[in-house]
Amino acid sequence: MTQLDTLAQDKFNRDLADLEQPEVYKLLLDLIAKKVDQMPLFSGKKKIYYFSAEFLIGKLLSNNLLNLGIYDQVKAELDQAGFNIEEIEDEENEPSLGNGGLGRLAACFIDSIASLGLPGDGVGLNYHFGLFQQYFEDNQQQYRPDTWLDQENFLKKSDKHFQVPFKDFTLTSSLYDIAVLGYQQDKHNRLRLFDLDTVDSSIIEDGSISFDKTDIEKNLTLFLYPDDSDADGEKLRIYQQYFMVSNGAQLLIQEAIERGSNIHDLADYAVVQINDTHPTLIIPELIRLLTTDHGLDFMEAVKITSQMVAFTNHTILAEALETWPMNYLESVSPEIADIIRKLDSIIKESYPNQASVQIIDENDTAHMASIAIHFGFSTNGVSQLHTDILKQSTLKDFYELYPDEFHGLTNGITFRRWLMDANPELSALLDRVIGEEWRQDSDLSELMNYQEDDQVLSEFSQVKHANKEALAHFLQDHQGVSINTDSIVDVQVKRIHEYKRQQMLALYIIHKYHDIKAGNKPETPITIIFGGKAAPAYTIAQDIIHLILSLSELIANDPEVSDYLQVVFVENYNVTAARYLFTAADISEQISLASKEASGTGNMKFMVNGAVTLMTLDGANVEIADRVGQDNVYIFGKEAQEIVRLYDEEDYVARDYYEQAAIKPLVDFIVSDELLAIGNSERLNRLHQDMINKDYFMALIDLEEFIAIKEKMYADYQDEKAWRKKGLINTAQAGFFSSDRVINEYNDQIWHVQVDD
Ligand code: 9GP
Repeated sequence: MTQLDTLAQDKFNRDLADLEQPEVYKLLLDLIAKKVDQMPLFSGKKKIYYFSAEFLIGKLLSNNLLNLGIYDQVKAELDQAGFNIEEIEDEENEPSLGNGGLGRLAACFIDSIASLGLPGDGVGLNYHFGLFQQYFEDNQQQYRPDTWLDQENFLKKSDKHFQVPFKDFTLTSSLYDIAVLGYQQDKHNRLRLFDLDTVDSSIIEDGSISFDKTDIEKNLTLFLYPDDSDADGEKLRIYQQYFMVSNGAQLLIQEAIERGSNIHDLADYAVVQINDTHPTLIIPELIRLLTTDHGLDFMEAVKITSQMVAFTNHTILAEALETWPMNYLESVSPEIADIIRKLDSIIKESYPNQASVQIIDENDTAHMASIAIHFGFSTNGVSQLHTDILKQSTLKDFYELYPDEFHGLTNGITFRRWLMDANPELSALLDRVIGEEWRQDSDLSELMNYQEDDQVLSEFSQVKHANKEALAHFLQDHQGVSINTDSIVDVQVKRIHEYKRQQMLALYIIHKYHDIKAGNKPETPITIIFGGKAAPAYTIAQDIIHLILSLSELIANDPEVSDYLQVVFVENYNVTAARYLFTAADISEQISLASKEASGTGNMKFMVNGAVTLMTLDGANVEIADRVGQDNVYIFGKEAQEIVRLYDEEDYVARDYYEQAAIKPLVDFIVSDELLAIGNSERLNRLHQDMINKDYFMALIDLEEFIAIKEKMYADYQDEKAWRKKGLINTAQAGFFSSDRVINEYNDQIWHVQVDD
C-alpha cells in the first residue's frame, strides 16, 4: 500500500483511487502538515526578520512537495491512482498576498533563506482579499475581491496575540503562520502573517472593492494597498503599516528574550530587513517598546534599533518613497509621532543646513526613507545600475553622509519555483546534459559546452514547443483563448505602469497591424501576450489596458491580419499564470525607460527558461547583457544617464517626437475611427492626449529604435538553430541570478547570521 493510500484510509476510510479531486488535495495538505510537524524550526542566536507589505508566494502544494523531496514519489502514486498532480493543484487558491516584483522577491528570498539553512522568517499581513482579482469587461479592467481564503490552505492559526495601541483604541492581533520549507532541508522557517479577528468582509459593497475606509476594526486587513487617493485611504495605510510592524516588533523581542537576550544586546539576536518604506515605522515602534515596555533610556533604544534595521530601496519612483503628514501619524499613534519628532530633532541638530536629509520637512510631513536611512545601519539597491543611481542621484546626500552603509545587491529568483517546478521538462533535459548538481548550486554554466550541439539544441526547441502547448491549454481553460503554438511567443508581463512602457509595445502592434495589411506578412506568425494589473487609482494605466484589449479585438476580427498576428491579454495575471508564460516565451520584453526599473526579476525568469531578452539598458538587464554578451540579447533605446539628464533639465518634449512622420500615424491611430468603433472614446482620447502632450515616461523617445529592433528579432527567429542557441546561452548564464546567491550576499554583507546545520 502506498503512503497516500494509507493516509486515504486513515482520513476517509476509502482507497485513494476512490476519492474526489478536492479530497486528494486535502490529503496532500495533511501529508505536508504531518511532515512539517516532524520538522524543527531553524534556530540560532541571531535571526532574520524580513518585513514586507507583500509576499507573492504563489500556490504552495507542488513547491512544498518539491522542497520536501517527495514530488516525484507523490506524483507517481497519484498517477497510479488515476490523478494528475497539476489538476489537483487547481484545487488550491493562489494566496493573494502580493502585487508585483517586490512581493515576489520577498517570496523568493524566504525560500532561499530556508534553503540555505538560515533562521529567518517573513513578516507581513494576512490580507483577506489581497490586491483584487482582475477581469475584463468591455475591454476594460474590472475588479472583484479575491476570495482566496475560501479554500483550505497552508495557513495555520497560532495561539499568539499582541496588543497594538492606536490613539483611539487598542487592537488584539492574531498570528497565522505558513511553513517555509527549504529545499531538501530537515528544518523550516515561517511566514508570519498578522490579522485581526474582527475584520468583516461583509462591509465590502456588493462584490466591488469599495468599503468604509474609516472602520478600522472591520477593514484593517481586507486589502493589500487599499485605495489611498484620499485622506481616509492614506490613514488606513498608516494603520496597516503600524499594525504590521508593532506586531512584528513585539514578536521579535519576545522570541529574542526566549533565546536569551537581555534586551541591551537585542541587536545580537535579531536583524530586520525592511522592504521599501512600508515597514519603516518599525524604527519608532522598536524605540517605543524598548523604552516603554523594557525601561531603556531613549538614546540606548535609538542605538540598539539603529544596529538592527536594514533598508532595501526597490524603486526611484517617488510613489514608493512614502511621506506621511505628521497630523495623520498623530491621529493613528501619538506616541509614534512623538518619537518621529524626537528623531527629527536629532537629525536637525546634526545636519542643520541640509534640507534634503531631514525627516520632517517644512510642510510637517515625515519622509519614511529618511528615517530608515538615518536610523538603520544599511541601505541597499537591487541592481548595480539602480544602486549607482541611488548613490549619484536619488539618495546622493545620504550616500555622502553614510558611504559605508550603502550596498548594491542585484536581485535574484529561486530556481526551485521558476525552473524545477515551473519547467520540469527543461529541468530533466538539464539533468541529462549537465548532471543534477545545478539543483543544489544553481550553476548552469556547463551548458555553454553544448551551444553547438545539434541534439541538445533540438531537444531545447522541443521543450519550448511543449511549453507553448501547455500555455495554449492554460489560456484555453483560463479565458477561452486559443493561440497558435507554432507562432513566436512574445511576452510582456508585469504591473501595468507607464515607465514599463506597455504603451510602447501597443504602438508597435499598431505599426505591425498596418504593415501586415500593406502585404508584409511575417514568415512565422506572432503572438504578443500581456499580463498585469493596473492600480485602481491609476487612470492612464487602465487606459493602456483598454488600448491593448481594443487592439486585440480589432486584430482578431480582421482576417487579413489575424493569421499572422494575435494579441492576448491574460486576465488576472498571477504566479500561476506566470509559470506558463515564462516557460513558453521566445521573447522577453524588458523595455522600461532606462533608469526607472530598479532591477526587474521577470527578466531573470524568462532568461533561465531560455527566452531571448529585448531590452533597454535598465536595472538588472544590464547585468544579463554582460553575462550573455551582445549577440544573445537585443538592446535598444536611450541609456540611463541621458534619461536622468532629460529629467533634470526638463528637456523632453513629447510633441517633438509625435510630429515625426513615422510616429504620428501610430499615435493618432489610438483615436482612429476603427479603434473608436471598438473602444471607449474617453479612455482612448485621454491616452492619446497624454502621449502627445506629456508622455512622462517617454514612450516616444525610443519608439523608432524599438520598432526596428523588433523587426530584426522576428527576422532572426527564422534561423531556428541560431535562435535556440541564443536561448540556451541565456539559460547557461542564468546561475548568477539565483536568489541563493543574493541571500548569501545579504548575509555576508548585512545580516551576519549563522547557518543552522
Ligand atoms: O520595480 C521594482 C523592480 O524593478 C524590482 O525588481 C522589484 C524587486 O526589487 O521591486 C520593484 N519595486 C516595487 O514593486 C515597488 O517599489
